Amino acid sequence: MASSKTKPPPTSPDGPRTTMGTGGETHQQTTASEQTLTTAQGIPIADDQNSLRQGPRGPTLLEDFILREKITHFDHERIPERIVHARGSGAHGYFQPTKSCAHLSKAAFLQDPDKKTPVFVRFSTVAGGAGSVDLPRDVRGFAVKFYTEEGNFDLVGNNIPVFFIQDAIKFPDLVHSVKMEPDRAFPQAGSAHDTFWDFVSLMPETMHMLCWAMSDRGIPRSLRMIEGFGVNTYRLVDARDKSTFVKFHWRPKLGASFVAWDEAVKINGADNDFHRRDLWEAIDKGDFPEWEFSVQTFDESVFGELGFDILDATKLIPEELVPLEVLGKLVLDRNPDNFFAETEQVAFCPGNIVPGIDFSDDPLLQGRIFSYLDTQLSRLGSPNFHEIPINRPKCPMRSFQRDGHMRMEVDKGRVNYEPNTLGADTTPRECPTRGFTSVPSVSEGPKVRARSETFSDHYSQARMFFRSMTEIEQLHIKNAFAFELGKVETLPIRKRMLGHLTLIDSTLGDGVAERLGMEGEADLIKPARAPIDAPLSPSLSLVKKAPQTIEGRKIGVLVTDGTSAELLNALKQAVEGAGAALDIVALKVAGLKDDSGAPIAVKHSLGGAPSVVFDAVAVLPSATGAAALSADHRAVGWVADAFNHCKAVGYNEAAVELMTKACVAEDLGVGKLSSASDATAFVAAAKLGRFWDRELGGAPKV
Ligand code: HDD
Repeated sequence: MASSKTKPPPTSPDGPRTTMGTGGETHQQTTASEQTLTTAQGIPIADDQNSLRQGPRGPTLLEDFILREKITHFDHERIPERIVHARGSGAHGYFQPTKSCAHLSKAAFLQDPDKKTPVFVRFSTVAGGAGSVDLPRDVRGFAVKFYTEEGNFDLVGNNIPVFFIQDAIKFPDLVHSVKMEPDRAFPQAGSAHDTFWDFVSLMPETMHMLCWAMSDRGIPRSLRMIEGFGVNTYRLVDARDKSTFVKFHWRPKLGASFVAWDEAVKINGADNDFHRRDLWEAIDKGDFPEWEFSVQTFDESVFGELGFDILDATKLIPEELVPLEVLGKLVLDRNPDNFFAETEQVAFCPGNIVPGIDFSDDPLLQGRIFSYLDTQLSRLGSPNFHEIPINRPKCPMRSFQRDGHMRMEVDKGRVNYEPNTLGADTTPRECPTRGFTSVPSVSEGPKVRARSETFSDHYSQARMFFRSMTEIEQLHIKNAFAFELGKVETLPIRKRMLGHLTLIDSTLGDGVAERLGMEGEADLIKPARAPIDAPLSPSLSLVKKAPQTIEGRKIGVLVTDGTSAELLNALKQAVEGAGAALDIVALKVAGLKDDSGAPIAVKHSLGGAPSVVFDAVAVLPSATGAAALSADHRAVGWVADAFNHCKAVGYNEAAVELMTKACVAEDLGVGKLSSASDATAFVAAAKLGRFWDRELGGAPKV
């Protein structure tokens, strides 16, 4: 294939040269030394198109070191993908405290509001492989590496504040059950299959997180619009070595948003890189995603009020009980230069903590501290993975660790041990005042394999979560359980799950049973501890705290030849003025003119941009163009989907027939866009977000 690069041709005193390959293709060449292609050993390459042969039609020669080096490197280009969280998207940015946090922690990066600490963040799905889609129903990983001046702190969390299991020893079972089934290798990225539901239906501790995973949190609109949680309980340690238990939270500035399930399914078909592209494009155009960093701090006495154990990662601490304290912000302002070098090779380890932060005895966290380091050794192949630029601390590293595969550092001198006298004053020494010390917590008891009785209530918080949701969120949860269990072929598993759901809340159990056509078939489950009706936590509902904004969102406008320039421009101004982007969609990408005769900058053809990739839509055809749209089933589907996915829909007079064909009913989210002055009203409607009431039988009328 011709080496057609988008880069400008190489320059040299003689100017660029091109030669013809034997197939007639052209190859760009250079005479400039700084642009000369070389081998990995730096040997200049004269011909990168042909391997060395004995005559033009003869056998390839073993001595072709250029060919062998190139192919050998290529053959080893991949490393094992992560066993979970394989599909990820990363970005660089910074963390900045909003105030001094000295009252809680002595961590250097938490002291000075003027100080920015560099970070690398990797978002991920959990179950799918590296090439899977972005919008399966799944948990999202939210892993942050802080390059602090006292070493790297990795906060490896999720977009859900609780976890499926309580003890790390069950993690391999959980992951085996959710990943593709080992004999058939499907499904590639989803939990809707027998092995997952078999496992979780036998593990009541999973019930709380299952409700979260089946909620709208499992299908986020954008990685820029997810909340993040450290999940496990950690400790903050102040300068006097006083420690406080802590839960970490990230809150997106754009608000937390999600899509409809039918929309998620279609987005995966339309653009399986939907989230990755969205993150990349936002950062690329300077629209930097931002999160608030908050903590809930508490001591062990909160345990009495909660009725469960703060070391149990299947439980959350309601905000209503322990409010969030904002400590800082996270801004992502730079895309990676190289996906493999950075996003793929980044190695997070919950064991990476810095002075001022410490672990709790949460048995899940304790297992994680071991697991991640071990997995990096296997993925990256060497104990020197900390030398890879993305993993390398940005503060000085001085240790006596030496050698090993791919050691980059050239360690000097004869002293590689401690204590020593030969190193005199130059070798590193431990420092009791600055160095990391563990909180001297006391624990005692017999050596047992047992779980504390305080971990045994598996249903109360699941109930609290479900009942704290709005009607539409509860509907989505029921639909999601019914969808997933509908894919389960083994009847006893479904019945077992219905039993658990009924225990959580009878309307949940009944609703799912009814959707499956399995009324009255739920197993009777005897809980280890009977659930209680804990106070509700309204702050858990995404709908209740939905942001009224279109900032960072995308509006799709369907146009035709002869679309009103005035209206289109007014809409563009109103949309962009509200911080959103406007993408123009038409039957064809080229050749369109507006009613003033000026060309329209169409971004997508209709087939290439179904309405699922937009947050709200407008349809502004000319009178003649409208007839073509009405006759096109894709245009009808475009509008029908937008309406059924509960989005704001604006349309002009010419589009009335199309609206009728798409069964668009008038409500607060549907409005006429007849003149430029209507653009503001359309944007105001779009700011209300989704009109979910349509799913409940109709949104409020105009
Ligand atoms: Fe884990 C990756 C989050 C429990 C073992 N985990 C991984 C990533 C995230 C989480 C976000 C991807 C990091 C990246 O982007 O590279 N994991 C969690 C959370 C958990 C949790 C929030 C519960 C609080 N994980 C957990 C347990 C174990 C693991 C209990 C094992 C005992 N996790 C791993 C792993 C991974 C991983 C196998 C795969 C790739 C990697 O670590 O680097 O070691």
